[in-house]
Amino acid sequence: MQTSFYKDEIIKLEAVITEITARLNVIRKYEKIYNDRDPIEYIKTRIKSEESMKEKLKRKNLEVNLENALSKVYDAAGIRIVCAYIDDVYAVVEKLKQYDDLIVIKEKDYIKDPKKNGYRSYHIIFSVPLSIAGIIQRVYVEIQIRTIAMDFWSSLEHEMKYKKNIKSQEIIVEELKRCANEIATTDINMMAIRNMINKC
Ligand code: 0O2
Repeated sequence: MQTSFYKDEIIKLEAVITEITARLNVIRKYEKIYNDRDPIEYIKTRIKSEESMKEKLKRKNLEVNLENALSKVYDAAGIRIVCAYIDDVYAVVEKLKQYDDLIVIKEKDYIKDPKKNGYRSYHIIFSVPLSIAGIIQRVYVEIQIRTIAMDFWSSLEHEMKYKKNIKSQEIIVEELKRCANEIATTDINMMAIRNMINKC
């Protein structure tokens, strides 16, 4: 499906996802062995659909072409890391930053500064060196790191955004905001309870 828009560049997008996933698996294994727990619950990956990429280019007032898709929009390749606790999110961010060949292009902490609608997540865009056919090339990847609760919320909110003609949209938006705040409190409480259990 994507190949028609991304053409041969799809190879780079798939390669960057494979590369980061491999590094994340090393982090998970190391943490399991040396710290007795894996900070990551699950990982989802995707290559942005042609439709969604075209829509984003238009939204950013950019000409719809492959060059802009790969150089001006940074999330053609995307990885979502879902953790149980908020401190795991920050631990994973730090672990990724320890790879000194990864260059941070952009970073947004929507956990510390949530969006108006209640959206919470940590976003980081890396430029990743890949060796393809003997040539080192840098490819962007967007990594979103969040808790299970934040992921649950954002899936529902995403569903609402893409449904047209929703009745009582204002009420739903308000309810989602209320839930986002409740979830944020629960995330903090769960972390505190886990710390109490660990102390025992
Ligand atoms: P899709 O269809 O999910 O892929 P900017 O950095 O401001 O130039 P960008 O890329 O919009 O541009 O930055 P941001 O805010 O980091 O958003 C990147 C992605 O995060 C979005 O990609 C969404 O996947 C997700 N996201 C951001 N805000 C929200 C939100 O309010 N709700 C939900 N559910 N997801 C959000 P896309 O391409 O916009 O959308």
